[in-house]
Amino acid sequence: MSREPDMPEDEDTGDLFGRTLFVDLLMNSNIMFVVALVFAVVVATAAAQPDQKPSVFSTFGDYVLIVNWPDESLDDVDLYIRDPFRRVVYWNGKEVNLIHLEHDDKGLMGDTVSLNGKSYELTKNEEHAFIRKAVPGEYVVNVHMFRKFSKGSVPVRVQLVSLKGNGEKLYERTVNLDGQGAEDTAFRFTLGEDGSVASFGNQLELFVDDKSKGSGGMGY
Ligand SMILES: [Ca+2]
Repeated sequence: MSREPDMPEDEDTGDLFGRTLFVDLLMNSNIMFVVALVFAVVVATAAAQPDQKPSVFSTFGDYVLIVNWPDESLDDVDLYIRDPFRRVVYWNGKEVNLIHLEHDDKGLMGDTVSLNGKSYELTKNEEHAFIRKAVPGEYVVNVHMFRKFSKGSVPVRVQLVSLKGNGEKLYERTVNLDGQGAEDTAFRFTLGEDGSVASFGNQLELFVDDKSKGSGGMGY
């Protein structure tokens, strides 16, 4: 006569309860470990890429012209742009038609301010001119050495950058300004009816000291 062993209900339940509790604890521990690991990876990734956060502000417009020269230079270089209406944007006429010069960088001058006994310094040598709307026609981009303290020629880099999309650099040229009063045409470009750049050129045309070649903002 066979006989199945009688297992006490409380023993069976207790065994089952014990295994379930153990499994639950194990699973919860694994889940918590995975959550903690994912959290650590997210935090580490965010900390490692602080500069990849999108900016909350962007400048509107179609193009920007950027001129810069060595930051350690004390010299004052000026950016001049003659637009299709033959009007010139520059330090003494910062806004003409749909172009504006953001700031006249004077080299050393104005780089340091003091407040409550503490000095604040910005030595970067750079000027920006924004073409807010791409009016078709030719633009001539000149640079001029307004005041020179250094010896020898100074490399002046001029760039045209599109403000659409990811800010693609469309053109770049470096010219050397040898002495005070020196002027050069960095480049010229023509915008088509659709607002895109149709052509570039380097033909020299000086107009900083020849007012008959351009009528601009104040001072012309
Ligand atoms: Ca300047």
